[in-house]
Amino acid sequence: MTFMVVRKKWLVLGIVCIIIATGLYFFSPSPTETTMSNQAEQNEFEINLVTGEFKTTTEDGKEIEAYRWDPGTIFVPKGEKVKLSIFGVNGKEHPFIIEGTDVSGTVQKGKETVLHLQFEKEGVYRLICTTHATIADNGPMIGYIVVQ
Ligand SMILES: [Cu+2]
Repeated sequence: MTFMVVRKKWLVLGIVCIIIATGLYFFSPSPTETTMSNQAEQNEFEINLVTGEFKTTTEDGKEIEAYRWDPGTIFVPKGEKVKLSIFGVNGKEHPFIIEGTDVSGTVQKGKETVLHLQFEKEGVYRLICTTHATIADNGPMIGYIVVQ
């Protein structure tokens, strides 16, 4: 009689353990997935730019202005994944290219433009707003991406 009670206890305990283990397996977040998505974000070097504007009036009353990328020079590690975020503050719209690459896009006021880049070659790449590329066009709106 005592022997049966002991066996029954072990059987109940075993079933409880199996239920708990099954619950943990199905309801816990997968550790592999979490680690991988965290790594992807960590490996991407993030750089933030905004569009800005310099504006003044000359002594003879002439208004002059220049649109800018801010910061105007950024440093990017060669071969690494880079997330470039550009937020449009000044200026309605800035269509741009990155010289020497096939990267292009547009930054609009109040909106964030996100680029995922990876430069394999060292050098200085110019981020050029095609609307404001020169002084005569209210620029030069040119940023320098230094890959090293
Ligand atoms: Cu522009």
